[in-house]
Amino acid sequence: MEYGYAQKRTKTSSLPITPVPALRCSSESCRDTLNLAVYKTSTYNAKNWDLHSKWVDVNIQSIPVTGCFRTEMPFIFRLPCNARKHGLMILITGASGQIGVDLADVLVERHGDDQVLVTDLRIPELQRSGRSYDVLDVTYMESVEKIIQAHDVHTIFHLAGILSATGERHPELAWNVNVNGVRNILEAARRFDCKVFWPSSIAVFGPTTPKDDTPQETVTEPGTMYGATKVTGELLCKFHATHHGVDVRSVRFPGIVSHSAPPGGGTTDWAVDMFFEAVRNGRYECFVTEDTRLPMMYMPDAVKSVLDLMDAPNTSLTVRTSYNIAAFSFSAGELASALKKYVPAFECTYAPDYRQEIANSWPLSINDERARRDWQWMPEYDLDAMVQDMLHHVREKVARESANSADNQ
Ligand code: AKB
Repeated sequence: MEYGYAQKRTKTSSLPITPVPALRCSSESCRDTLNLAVYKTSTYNAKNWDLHSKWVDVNIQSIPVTGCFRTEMPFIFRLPCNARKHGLMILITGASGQIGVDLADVLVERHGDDQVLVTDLRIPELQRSGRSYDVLDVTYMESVEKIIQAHDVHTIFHLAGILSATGERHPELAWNVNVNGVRNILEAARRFDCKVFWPSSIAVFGPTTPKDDTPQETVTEPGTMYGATKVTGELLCKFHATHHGVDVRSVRFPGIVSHSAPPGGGTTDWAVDMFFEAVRNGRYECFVTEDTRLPMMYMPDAVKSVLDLMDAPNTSLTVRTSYNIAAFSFSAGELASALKKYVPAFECTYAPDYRQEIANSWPLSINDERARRDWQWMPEYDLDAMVQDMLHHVREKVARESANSADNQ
């Protein structure tokens, strides 16, 4: 199904509806009726439209329909022919976040700068120069729809979200961004026929979930608002996939270790902070206890999981909530020891705070057999390979920071 867009009009119910000469679809093969779905009102039918370009800006007064348009909203219509062959653009929401920055790099490498639109609420200082950037607040449906229409988007990587620690402090914000955000994206994906990736989390599990080798299908009774938003998001994905045929795909990410962009507001952030503090100061005070063990993954594997899942044939997917995926698990103490191997003077101390309780409610290890079976998921990094690669990049980044601050003095 193809789509076009008609720009915002003022109220037209009082305008006379003037019949105009029949408009003809430019596609020779198209014999279909144009189904005109009016946003938030009702559905009209019209025949034989003239399609000049991939966007069709229709003057509402020229539409030969019976009845009136009672809307001030932009309206959307579906073009039943191939006027718009393929959408061109990939949209990333939350693109300045931890996953977004790295995923954008890989997508740009694959598809080119002009086919990847990076969006975020924040100013784009974390994005590479030359990227197409726009501000997008995913909690506004109208903004989501406009950006998808305006850029002819066909695939959405919906990464905008609030993480667990911030979510506990600001539960309403977490609900609004995580639940209303994903709902808006899924609804827009339904209307504009977009494919979607959305990240869930091991936070869907809670104190009543089996902790070791946590199965794909098990108890999901999280103790956190963040977990509740992720369970809800998963169910929304399943609903849109099964009831509306939206091709939405999702994984339950463990903690992700990365160097490009800081995570910010998560319970697993200590695993990233420890690297930067070890390189900057040779010491780190960790906000969970030494024996706190969690499932983790290195960013290149996280990005690989997204791409592998999105590339998989639809027919091989058997999970329409979110796939368990795993790489390795480590405790804070084990990461400190692994770091000490390469930074011998590194000292780690432990001062658990409110995030300890969240960490305690999450699994120790994850069973990802379904992902391995359905789309051949396989991580590439083990703990030591990750530590070596992270240290290399963190050292480079810290050296650059020091050089910049010396220049500015
Ligand atoms: C967090 O700590 O909130 C995230 C997650 C595991 O979802 N990294």
